[in-house]
Amino acid sequence: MNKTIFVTGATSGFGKAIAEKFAAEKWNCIITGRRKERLNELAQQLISAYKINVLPLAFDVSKKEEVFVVINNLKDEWCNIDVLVNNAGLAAGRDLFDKASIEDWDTMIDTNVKGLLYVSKAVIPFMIKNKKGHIINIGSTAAKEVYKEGNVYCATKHAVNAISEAQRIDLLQHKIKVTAIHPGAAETEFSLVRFKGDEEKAKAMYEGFEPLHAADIANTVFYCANLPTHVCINDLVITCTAQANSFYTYKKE
Ligand code: NDP
Ligand code: 8X3
Repeated sequence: MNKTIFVTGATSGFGKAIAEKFAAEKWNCIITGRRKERLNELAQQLISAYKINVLPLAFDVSKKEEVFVVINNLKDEWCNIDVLVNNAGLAAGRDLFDKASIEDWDTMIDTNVKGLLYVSKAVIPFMIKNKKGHIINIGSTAAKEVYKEGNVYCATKHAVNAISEAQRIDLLQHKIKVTAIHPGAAETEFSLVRFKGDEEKAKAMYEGFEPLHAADIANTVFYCANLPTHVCINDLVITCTAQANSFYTYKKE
């Protein structure tokens, strides 16, 4: 029987690449995000390319009621979730603490922290019932080091790191694996979102080096999700070869 993955933030970047990778390996996919058209288009592509089942669910992870209504109403055939990837997230702005916008802070906390908590809380009962499951949380190098003008984004990713540790401890008794994957710079729509549509600023982030590709993260998630039952990668930091951590990236002039 095909396995099932539930991936949030599948309309773009890592989430889309994760859905494509797992679909190509014959997993059924629950794909989520706010942009319904993109989700439906991806669902059609995956179904026709790989002959698997795909369920597109358009909802905002930061809206508590929406999350629980959608997930609590999953039909039986979609409740056997083997892997949940909490990937939906964003940075909004890159500003000094005293200049940063409180609305941006709220958006990041509501999405990156509360959204991850809500989706986890809604999906975990299925895993407990099935006596198995794997939660993969997408953190960041920003979960490990705080950098200038990264204040609340870094705080939300530090929270993802802490929540992953907490889930791992508290869900041990249910045989649920918890993996945190912390990528460094990757060229997706991330910087375009962060800089609110400013393409020049977004592009400048990746000049002079080859950043990670979304497929690198998808392959890593797939590797972690396919280890033997008794093996779990708990915490994994992955950067492109040009990047050492949040502070040091070797860029060509
Ligand atoms: P993208 O902007 O390309 O993708 C972000 C995804 O998150 C989109 O599918 C978006 O869907 C979804 N999303 C954002 N807000 C919400 C929301 N409120 N409700 C539901 N879905 C939402 O960025 P990435 O693929 O790069 O980012 C994915 C994750 O990886 C994020 O958590 C990010 O912090 C993290 N990350 C990114 C790095 C990078 O350099 N790119 C490095 C390290 C970590 P939609 O807009 O349709 O809702
Ligand atoms: C995204 C990578 O360096 O912008 O999490 O924080 S960074």
